[in-house]
Amino acid sequence: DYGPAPEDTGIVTDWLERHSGGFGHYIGGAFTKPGKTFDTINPATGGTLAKVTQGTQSDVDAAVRAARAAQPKWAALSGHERAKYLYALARHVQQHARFLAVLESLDNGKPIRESRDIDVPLVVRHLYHHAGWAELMEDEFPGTAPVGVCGQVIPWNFPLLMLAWKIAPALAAGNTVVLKPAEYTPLTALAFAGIASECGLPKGVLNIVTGDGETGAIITGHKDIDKVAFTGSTEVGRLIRRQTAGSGKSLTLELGGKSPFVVFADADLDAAVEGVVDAIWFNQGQVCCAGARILVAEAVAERFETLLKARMAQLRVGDPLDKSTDIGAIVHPVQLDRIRELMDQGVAEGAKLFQGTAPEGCFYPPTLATGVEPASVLATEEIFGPVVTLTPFRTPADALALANNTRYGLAASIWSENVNLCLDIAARIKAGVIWVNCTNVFDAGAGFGGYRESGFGREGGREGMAAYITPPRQKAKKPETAP
Ligand code: TXE
Repeated sequence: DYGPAPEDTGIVTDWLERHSGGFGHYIGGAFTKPGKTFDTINPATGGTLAKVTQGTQSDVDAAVRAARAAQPKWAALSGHERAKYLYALARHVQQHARFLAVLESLDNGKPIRESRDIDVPLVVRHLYHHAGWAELMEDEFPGTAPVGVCGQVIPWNFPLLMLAWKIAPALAAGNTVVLKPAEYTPLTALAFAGIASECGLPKGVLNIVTGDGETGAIITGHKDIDKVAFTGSTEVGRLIRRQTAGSGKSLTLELGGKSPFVVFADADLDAAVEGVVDAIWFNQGQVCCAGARILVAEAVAERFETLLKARMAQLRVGDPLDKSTDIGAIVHPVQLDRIRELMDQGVAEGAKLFQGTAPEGCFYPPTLATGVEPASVLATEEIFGPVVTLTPFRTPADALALANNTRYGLAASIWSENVNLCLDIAARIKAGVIWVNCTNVFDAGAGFGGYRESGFGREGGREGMAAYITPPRQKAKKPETAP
């Protein structure tokens, strides 16, 4: 029984009440006084949770100065010393797991089952894993150096997990950080700043500045930042690429997706239906690698659709804090409008929708779209909601062509009992992550990232670490002398 106990919600309410005057930023190891604030809401109720400061140029300057001042000392610590801090952060997140899970569900709208069993445990795992990397840096990446000060801007779909993905490798390698959480979901980042303070993380190593895209652009364009890491929309990724071009900053971008979910005729259909639940109804479908396009072999398409519809009827949409909820609230009314608009366009283009039910408010029902033409909005645009399309295919070659018919290339999931077929297709789908008979499985040790409009660079594992160091210094070549 792992719903939030009343005392967990109580701890969160107390914490929010203590900060009813608003939150400032976390700069140089201390919280600043709140400045001009905006509200962050609980999307499930529409109520305001807290007031959060809109970061200005001078706030970002102060954060970058603090990060710059702290960086040489942080980098000069032995890897073992840095590891101790990362281990401490992991342990303290575990200690505050229930508080963080409730706070995340309130601010983001995701079901408590997910924040408790997936988000927070993965955060901890990421911190532990990268503590290990801190220990190994000198052996595994000899002759390299940290990049310096990192500006990191993250989205709202996995607020605390994206923070961990960004800061863990950066700190392990000896960088310092200025991070901005998304404006819809800033609270767990601020709670994490408190945890960093509790762990005695040296001042200035981690700085959190809150605000919207304007604050984000001040960070990504800041002249004294050495590396920019961004996760978010392809549109903003493009802006940041232009903004940083020619600046000498190193850049990694993790952007959108429209990942295929391929079901061959010999697949275990019950397992594949359960896979769809994980692929598109996890986190209300607000997942960059969500399996948003089901491609199913013609021979089993009808049976699969029937099974899927029966499963959809069982999904519960509603209160994120109810432990029996499968699908929580959409992160924000603006995002809900975006989903509705795309769905209206889809229907106008001839798609047929099969939908479950959802309560009034900022909720959207699980939705299956059929009759979707390959070039239509529903087949091509990232909807970032609990919506999946279903398209039958004839041959493996057709499946492959449909799977690759996208401007994105983040992930793919393949379902078949024929391992040769799976491996053959896996090698020919242009995507950063391929899952076979499973989906949305993440590991701190495995590189995650995309191709094409899904961005570039990898997060996690060795490739993820490589993004936070400068290449080994080349030995100067002896000048060639004339014979
Ligand atoms: O994302 P934004 P939005 C996709 C998804 C979604 C759509 C819109 O399709 O429907 O994007 O979401 C900061 N310079 N994804 O508008 O704007 C912003 O403050 C620097 C996919 O919320 O990209 C926030 O912290 N930063 C995605 C972060 O960027 C800027 C996750 C992401 O917000 C900025 C989220 C600027 N000019 C949305 N403008 C994924 N791949 O996981 C905004 N930001």
